[in-house]
Amino acid sequence: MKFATKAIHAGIEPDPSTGAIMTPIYQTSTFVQESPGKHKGYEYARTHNPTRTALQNALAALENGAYGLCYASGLAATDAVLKLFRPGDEIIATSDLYGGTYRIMKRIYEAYGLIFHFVDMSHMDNIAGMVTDKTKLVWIETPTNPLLRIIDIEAVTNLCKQKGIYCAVDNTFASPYLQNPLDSGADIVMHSVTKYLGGHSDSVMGALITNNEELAKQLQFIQNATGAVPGPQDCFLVLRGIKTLHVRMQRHCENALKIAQWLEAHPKVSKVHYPGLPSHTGHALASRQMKDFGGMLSFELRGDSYEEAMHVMENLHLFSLAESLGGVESLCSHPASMTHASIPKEERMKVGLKDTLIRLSVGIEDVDDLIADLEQAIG
Ligand code: P1T
Repeated sequence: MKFATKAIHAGIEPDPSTGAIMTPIYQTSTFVQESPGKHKGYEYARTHNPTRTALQNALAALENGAYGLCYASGLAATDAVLKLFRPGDEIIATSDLYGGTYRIMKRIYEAYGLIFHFVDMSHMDNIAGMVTDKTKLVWIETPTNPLLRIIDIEAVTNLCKQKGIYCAVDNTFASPYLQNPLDSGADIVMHSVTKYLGGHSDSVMGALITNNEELAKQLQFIQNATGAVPGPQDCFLVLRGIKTLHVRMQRHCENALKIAQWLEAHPKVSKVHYPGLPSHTGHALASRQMKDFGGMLSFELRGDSYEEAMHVMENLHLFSLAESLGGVESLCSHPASMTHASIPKEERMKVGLKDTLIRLSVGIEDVDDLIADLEQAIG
């Protein structure tokens, strides 16, 4: 089945009790049993809920995976992956990554004995050089947040397979429409469903997808045992959101490319980070690895002045100044003080995340209006 058909149909059956074409919101905490242990597959809503089951199956189908699991947020999904490991285990992660991912690794799990190494994954040698007999996981984010760097998923998964290490890919920025890391050999795909999958800035959720039965069993156990599950209303909203994922993504990509090209030609802009631009160091790899280049970009102003960057962000009107991304409406954000404030400044500087960087989540409005908004704000 092709992607657009899967986005609308995969994992979803008419409701068995009524025939409702849309999966109902099963707003219930428990399910009545005929006799102890004799039930219709549902006992208690932390363990299973039919609305969540439909969404988990749909997400698994979109990522070409056999097992899907949903969590109360993207970070709750990441948390579940980290719970697979034990004190002394080592994890290698992308150095440019979402600030909250860095925070859960360094500020929560380091205290429980996990050891993290953050490396620039644009060079395979950097990863290979970090691998020890304690390394258990390589965590990739690609495109990275907020510098839109591209990591070669297949090269990393090949290395992981040679060394017997799991590879997890945070696929939030790309969405399953643009790339499917399981097809390139990843063991786990993670999503902040809050973003493109939900698509309408109205719910917070995370997901994990895998083809590995053993990993799926462990993750299902963790999901039930620790309980960070989304409610059925949010599952319903995301089920509705993903039906238009392919159409939204096409417009996000189209608009973002036009804006990136416009910004690159602007005399006041010194650098545009967008993998769709031939000037981007990851352009050739992104062209191979992704179906298109996504709706996220970041840029720097020529003067590199903090005040000037603030002025632009304060004066944008159609681009609302807010954290998050992937909704139909355009957003702008200041990573250094917002989404990546939890990363110490010296670490941010090491990866090239400047205090003057402006990030855009390009929505699906008319691109002429978006460019006019940028024009009046940049001047
Ligand atoms: O916010 P939550 O659903 O918990 O997802 C966390 C997360 C994980 N991975 C990536 C790549 C992310 O971008 C995020 C959340 N990011 C933002 C809120 C942001 O504005 O970048």
